[in-house]
Amino acid sequence: MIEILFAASLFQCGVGAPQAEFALVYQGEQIFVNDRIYTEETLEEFLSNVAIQRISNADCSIPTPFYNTLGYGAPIPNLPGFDSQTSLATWHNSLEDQYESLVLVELGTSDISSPAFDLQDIILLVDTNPDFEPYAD
Ligand SMILES: [Ca+2]
Repeated sequence: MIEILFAASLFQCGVGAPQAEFALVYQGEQIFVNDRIYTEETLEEFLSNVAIQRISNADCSIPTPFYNTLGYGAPIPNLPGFDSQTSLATWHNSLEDQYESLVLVELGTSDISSPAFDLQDIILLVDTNPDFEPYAD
């Protein structure tokens, strides 16, 4: 079993725009920031079966999500956050959760040279050995 925490979402439709909200849709359920998902799937299977749903304040067109998965201890990309958003590196420095992988989702652009490419539009933490049993038996 793996545990996936929808840890953060930092996205807005342009400079000065309000923060947009997203949910993940997995097995018909909406999953919001701070929600945890438990699955017997592999991370790759989970990512192929999850959809990203806009909830509010994101009227801009959004390209196909770009996923980047980093293992624990991998260098964190040093990218400024778009329009004064918290950068991925700053967010990561404040992280206390244990995880084995970090899934970084870019929703704003597929252009890696764009200032919108900040890899923290959605952040998932993956724990491959969760110490919490979601279902009593
Ligand atoms: Ca962002």
